[in-house]
Parts: sequence; structure tokens; C-alpha cells
Amino acid sequence: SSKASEEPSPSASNGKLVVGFAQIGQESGWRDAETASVKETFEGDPGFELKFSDAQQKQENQIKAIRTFIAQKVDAIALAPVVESGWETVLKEAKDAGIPVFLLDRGITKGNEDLYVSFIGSDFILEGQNAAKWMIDELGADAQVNIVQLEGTVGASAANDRKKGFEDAIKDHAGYKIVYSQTGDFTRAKGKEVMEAYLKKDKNIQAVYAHNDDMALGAIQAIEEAGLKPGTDIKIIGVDGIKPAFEAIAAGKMNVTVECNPLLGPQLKQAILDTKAGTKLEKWIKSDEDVYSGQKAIDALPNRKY
Ligand code: GYE
Repeated sequence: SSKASEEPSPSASNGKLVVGFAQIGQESGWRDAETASVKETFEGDPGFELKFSDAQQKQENQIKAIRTFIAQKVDAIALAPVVESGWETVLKEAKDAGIPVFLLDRGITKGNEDLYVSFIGSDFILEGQNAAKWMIDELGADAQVNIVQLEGTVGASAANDRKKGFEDAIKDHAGYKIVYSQTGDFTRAKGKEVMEAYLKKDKNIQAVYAHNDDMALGAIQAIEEAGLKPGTDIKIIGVDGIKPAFEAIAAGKMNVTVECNPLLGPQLKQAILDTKAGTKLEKWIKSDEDVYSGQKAIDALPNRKY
């Protein structure tokens, strides 16, 4: 009846905007910081209600969470896509239900831009380039550098693009060789495991490029246990800028971290409010980031927020 259609939707009935967040998991310090930022932002605002789902690194769980959010008629969905591909069907369902979707921190396969409002996050290609640039500036353009690359989760945009940016940036330097490249799934434990296994075969490595700091920290442990000095014998390059990486740099065990900002809660909230107000948003809301090594890292340590 016309009366029923005038009734407010269940999610809007208490006047709050309901936001469903399909988070990936708890694989890294970075992700914990992002989760905390989103929870703080929305749980601290009486105008919002947050529904939070932890997918334990499984895409199928994220898809289930999105379907639940759709059934609950939430006002907006935030998705941190664990991998790039395979989102078309479920995001189409959200679109058909009229629910705006925001991609948080990782992207999805190109060509699906009509399935989300905005991607809020970093330029991973640039991060990979910056990691390579630091290495080349520090070790010299003509140096012989055997590199172990610890890749992030297979199929994740953050892994694909950090690899691409880095590999493109070293390809004109004949001495820079990736002697081994293997996923460590963005976790400290796997980073350590992969590094341990490689060091048993070959210790002629001058650098480790890890797609995140947690894997770099795991590699540092493996290198120490193999009797080598991380930071000196083997240069350690990470991405994220989590506090433990700054501490490792201060301790001389790590050399550089390429910052990637996880504190995306406030930007997500603003994007949702803008969308509700009918404002057209940028397709990519980019984070501002820096590169930290040496004294600059030591000076920044006391003020790190994550
Ligand atoms: O770098 C890594 C995390 O998607 C940008 O995911 C994020 C990455 C981050 O697990 O630590």
C-alpha cells in the first residue's frame, strides 16, 4: 500500500546512517590500525551505526557479509577487497539495491568503476617505485644487488601494484636482480617462514623488499637467526609505516618504510555524507604519504599514530 511505502526503511528508522564494513581480516598491524580508525570514526558518531565483519582473509566471507548488509538494507557498504577479481556479481546486487559501495584501501579489477562510488586509498604503484628509488639512491645505480621480494596476498591490488611499481623502477638497472619472489600473505609469520627457507639455500642477498612491514619484520627475525645482520648485511625495505617498523629502523635492523596511511575512517565517513548529500565524489580519493628512513624515521617515531 502507499502507506507502507511512506514508512522509513528499517535502517533509517532510528535516524542513523547504517554502514556495513566488510573488512579483510587481521593479517597486519596496518589492518588493525585501519579497523580501529573505522570503528572509532563511526562508533564515536551518534549519527551512524556500524556493522563490522571480519572475513578472516577469505573472499567468500566478504561476499557473504555484503549479501547480509544488502538484506539488512544498510545505507552504505565499505569493502576492503582481499583480492582484485571476482566482485562483479555481488557488487551488482548492491547496486541494484541502491546501496552505495566504497572501496577501502584496495582496488578491484579495472573496468568495474560503475560498481562503486569511490576508491579511498593509496597509490601502490608509486609505493613500489618509491621503495626502488630508495634502494637505487642508497646502494647506487650500478650496484650489484640480489633482492628477495616478499609479496603480499596473491591477487591483492596492494601486492600486484607494489610488485609492478618496484619491478618497473629497477628494470633499467642491470645489477638489480630479484633472485626470489614469493608471497608471505602480508603476515609476519609467513614473511619469516619464506625468508628462512630461502636463506637455507642462498645467503648471497643484499636486500629484502617486503610488500608490507609485518613481512619485513618476520624476515628480520629469520635473518638474525641465520646469523646475519639485518639492516647492515641485508638491507630491509618495507611498506606501511607501522610503529614497529620505525622501532626496527631506530634499532638499525631495518632501513626504510614507505608509508601507507590506514587511518581512512574519517575520509570514508566524509565520502558517505557527501554521497548522501548528492555531491559527486572523485573516483579515487588518494592518501598523502611519505618515505621514512634513518634519522627522519627516528625523529618521527614519537608521533606515529599506528
Ligand atoms: O599494506 C598490508 C595489509 O591493503 C594497503 O594490506 C593494504 C595492505 C597493507 O595487510 O599491511
